[in-house]
Amino acid sequence: MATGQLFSKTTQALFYNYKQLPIQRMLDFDFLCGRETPSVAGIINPGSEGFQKLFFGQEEIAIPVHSTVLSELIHIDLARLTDMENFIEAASATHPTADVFINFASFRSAAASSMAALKQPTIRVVAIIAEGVPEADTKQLIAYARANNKVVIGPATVGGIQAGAFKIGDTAGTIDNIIQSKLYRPGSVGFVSKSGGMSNELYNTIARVTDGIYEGIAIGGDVFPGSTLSDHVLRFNNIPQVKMIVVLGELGGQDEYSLVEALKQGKVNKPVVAWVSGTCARLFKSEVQFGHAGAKSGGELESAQAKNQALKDAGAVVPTSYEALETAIKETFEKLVEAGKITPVKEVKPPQIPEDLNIAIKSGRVRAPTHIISTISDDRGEEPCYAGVPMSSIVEQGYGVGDVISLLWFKRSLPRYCTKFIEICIMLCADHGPCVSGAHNTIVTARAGKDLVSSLVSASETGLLTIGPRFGGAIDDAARYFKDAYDRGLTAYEFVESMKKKGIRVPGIGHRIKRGDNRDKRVELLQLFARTNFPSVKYMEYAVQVETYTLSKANNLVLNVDGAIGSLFLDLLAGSGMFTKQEIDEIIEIGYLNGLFVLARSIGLIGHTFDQKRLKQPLYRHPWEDVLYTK
Ligand code: Q5B
Repeated sequence: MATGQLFSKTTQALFYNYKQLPIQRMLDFDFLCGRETPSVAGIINPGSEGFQKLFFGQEEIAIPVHSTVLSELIHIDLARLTDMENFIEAASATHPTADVFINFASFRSAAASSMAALKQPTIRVVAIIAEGVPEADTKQLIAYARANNKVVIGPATVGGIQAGAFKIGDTAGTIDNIIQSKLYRPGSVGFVSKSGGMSNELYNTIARVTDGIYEGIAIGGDVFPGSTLSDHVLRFNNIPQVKMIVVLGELGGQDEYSLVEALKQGKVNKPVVAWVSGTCARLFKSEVQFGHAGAKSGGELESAQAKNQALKDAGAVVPTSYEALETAIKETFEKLVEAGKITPVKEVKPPQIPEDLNIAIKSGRVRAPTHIISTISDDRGEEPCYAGVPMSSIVEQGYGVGDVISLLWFKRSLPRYCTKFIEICIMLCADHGPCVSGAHNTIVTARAGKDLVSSLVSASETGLLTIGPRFGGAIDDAARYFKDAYDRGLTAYEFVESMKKKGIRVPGIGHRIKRGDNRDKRVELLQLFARTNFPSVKYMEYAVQVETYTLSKANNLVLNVDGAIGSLFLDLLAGSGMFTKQEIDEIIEIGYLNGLFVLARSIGLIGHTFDQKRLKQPLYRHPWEDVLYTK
């Protein structure tokens, strides 16, 4: 293990497996410490690459994300390790200044990725957060690290921190705890513990009774930690800024005895305050396993009592209980101050970390204007709602597509005859054969090898985008003109002739193939339904009068499907009693009704796309014979 400082104010890390919160906490800590460079140089994330936006103080920064192999290497399988190594090597080469590897991989791939990282010449320290790493793998990592003078912290660790300089992941918890524990500036105490949770607690305790932490490490609770309590104590002993050392061990294992040996051999010349937790294990009749894999009451030698006694005998300051640890730390610190060995650091005020907007909004401390208003649906609750009606009611009460349209378009539950009418419109307009403009264009596009959405819409003049004033998109205009003419009391003759004078074709009138003697069946079906179910069909009757007049001019000037739907929807709106006059005017003005044709015809156009693809039709080319070539 290296002999001195692990980190500094310029230390940078590669972070393995993207975890937004711990990375952001590292960057917030950087800001508190007044670091000039972010402590995370790059992120290695299985399966994705690019950049990740994060905050560095008030600024947003983009941290490079490097991809790695997706497969999870359960053990350090040397044959398959090469792939992982190649990815980590590439990331390390891009960030040669990053010498710490913070590994947030799951226990399944933590060992393999850690080994790959240890093999990089630029990586000095590897912190392994995962619990449950196979012990055989950890032993390989330890052997490799020792042979190559590298440091492993963990597995099963929260990490470590050098106050005012560098922090690993979630070490020391929230920013509030970091500020209260004064970790934004260095103190004089080196601290090492097995437990990460307890290290957060001790950072706070130490800050209360001393001038604070210089460096803190949680070695992790596994039976075989990558680095041991004594490794770090010996290292702290070589760091001039560390004036005293606090150790928090726990029952189970023999790690504390190597510290006992080091103390006995006089290898540690700074005061050590130590406590081994788990003294309560003796209260249990059988063997007890605490939260950590290594925290198991085994033989007498591994008991907290025996280890505390051994540490005391070796010269450490060992209190009588965990509760007395704070006083022991305080007294040791004060003695050093009295002896002039510590000049307590001057307090500095850390900068304020800007609060995240979403947290501030949630707490009610700030308000921010929204950018979108929505009144028709809401998916924030337990289940999505359409106009206030929960999904479960829509399913349980047997709502149909017409009801859903009535909720999402008209924001109300219309009577069943209305929603049935909407459904009939959708069904009748779903398709009208391959020769109509929209379907033809969809077929040509599909045959050019384009995908479904492109075939459905794609460039102008194709599929859905063909729907317009002449093809399918005349429903709104039909409703507008019929309503205006009827409401103003114009006769059919006056209406048609006034339109002619203006040079406007009557929307809803005329068809390419339907004639007076070959009516559009769809129109007849809609009229039949409305006559049977609607309280009033005055607008439709008016449209029929218009048709009678236009048919007297030309046999193709029938009331077409757009005209039938337009006039009948006026009857639905006026006759259902569900809309005010203003609401009807607004619906007509905005133009809701072409939506029915767009929605319906999408069904057919999708069908035509599938049909062409199923039939494996080649690229369409229009025949020369069908073109009039002229000058
Ligand atoms: N003339 C639909 O025209 C069509 C007139 C008119 C006064 C009129 C035409 C029109 C209004 C728009 C409309 C919806 C272009 C149609 C649909 C869905 C579809 C389609 C499908 C499906 C047909 C011949 C003479 C000219 C014109 C005059 C024509 N319409 N006068 N008012 N409305 N209608 N669109 O056959 O004196 O010779 O110059 O624009 O409602 O799209 O199945 O195919 O489900 O997919 O091409 O049903 O009516 O007739 O243009 O040669 O005109 O009649 O001014 O007079 P045509 P043109 P003149 S439903």
